[in-house]
Amino acid sequence: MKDHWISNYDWFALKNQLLSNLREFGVDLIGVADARPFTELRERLNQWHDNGWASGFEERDVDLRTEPNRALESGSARSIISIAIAYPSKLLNPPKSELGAYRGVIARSAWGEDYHTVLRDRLQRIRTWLISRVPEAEIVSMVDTGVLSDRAVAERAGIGFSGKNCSIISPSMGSWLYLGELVTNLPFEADIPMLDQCGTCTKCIDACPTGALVGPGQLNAQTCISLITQLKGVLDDDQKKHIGNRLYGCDTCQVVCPYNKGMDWHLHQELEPDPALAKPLLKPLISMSQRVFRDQFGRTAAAWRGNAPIRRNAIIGLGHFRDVTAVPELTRAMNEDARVEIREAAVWALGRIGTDDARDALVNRLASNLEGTEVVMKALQQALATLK
Ligand code: B12
Ligand code: SF4
Ligand code: SF4
Repeated sequence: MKDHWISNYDWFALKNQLLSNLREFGVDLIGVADARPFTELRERLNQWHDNGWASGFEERDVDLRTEPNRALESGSARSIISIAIAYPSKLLNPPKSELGAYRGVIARSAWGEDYHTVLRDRLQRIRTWLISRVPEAEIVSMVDTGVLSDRAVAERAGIGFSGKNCSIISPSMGSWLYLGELVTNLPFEADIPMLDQCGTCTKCIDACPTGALVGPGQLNAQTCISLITQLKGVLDDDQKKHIGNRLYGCDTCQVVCPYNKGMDWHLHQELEPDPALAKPLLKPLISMSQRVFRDQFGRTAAAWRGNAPIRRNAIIGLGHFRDVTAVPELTRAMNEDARVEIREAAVWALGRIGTDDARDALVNRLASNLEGTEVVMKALQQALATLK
């Protein structure tokens, strides 16, 4: 019989050991979900894609996303171990934006070392532990880039409930949590899923700057600022308006959540933020080279889209602050940068700043006839028309 080994183990005792070992594994919450298909999620994902609300970053194959069996070569997944690691929400010595030294904001989930690396390390520790006890174990680990919905797994495993802001919220730890899981062929008993505890609160929906939370637990990712900061290329005026000085990600719908009040976890050295990187000065980012970007942001989760979106967002941030001291750097970016989205954003920012030297720079650029890209030409004309 293929699965004769199952009866050789005391699964109840093994699960208890697994759960009580969480500190040794370096994780903060752990739970077990059964591996049945996620039927409710299937419908929800189909609807999400049909509405055009998906982000484009997630796995598109809904079968793979909702059928844990497909994750294992044997096709017989029996349990999914869900883990959560809590991250800091406050900077101990936050640098301040000052006139001529304005700063941008990196979302908390991208502070410290890239969580993919940290969670993979923890998942590997659990895998090694399991295999040392059950050599027949078949295990596939996932974090973020895996096919399953990390949140749907965590909810089913009782790690937390699914909030109206879409986040998994632990009543004891809040939602500043990274999630990951191990799909296994091990017949652990499942924990009890956690039910919604938002009650009548709607703070996150009310606070979302773009109305991206179209309903409780329903996100139009296309208008979510977190996605917008990560898009490549030129942003439209609405997108520019909403990102403000955010360089990567958006935390608004979690900051306002009552379950996050007082939640600030400093439990993992790797996740400790460098305040100067969590709130970087904007001006040096305008012309940040690839090498400097790799040195500064390369180990963080904000690096995966490359340096152009962060540079573009920094320029937009300077436009929002109307930083007159940035005009020379912005002018250089508008005239010389090889990337269209950087030149376009520089034009927009100079238009917002609107001082005499900013306007002169725009006029000279238009008159030079050197700008060969339509979208930048349009931005130049629009900026000058607005300044008039
Ligand atoms: C694509 C993606 C995004 C997209 C879309 C986000 C979204 N809400 O779907 C964008 C780029 C916008 C994004 C942003 C963020 N993300 Co993201 N993202 C993902 C990714 C890769 C897939 C998410 C997905 O499939 N969404 C599709 C929706 C439909 O499903 P879901 O949210 O996964 O599942 C829930 C719903 O389906 C709901 N549901 C199912 N059936 C039903 C039925 C009813 C009636 C209801 C009401 C709900 C409901 O319950 C499920 C569990 O909560 C996951 C990693 C992964 N592989 O899962 C990370 C992940 C969700 N992201 C994460 C984080 C941290 C963020 C940000 C906070 C980052 C930031 N600071 O900017 C924001 C938060 C934005 C928000 N309000 O959700 C964490 C969430 C951790 C947590 N505590 O919940 C994840 C799990 C990554 C990780 N491994 O830690 N993200
Ligand atoms: S991350 Fe920001 S834009 Fe996206 S849903 Fe939350 S508050 Fe709205
Ligand atoms: S802000 Fe309120 S509604 Fe939104 S997730 Fe938190 S408790 Fe739920």
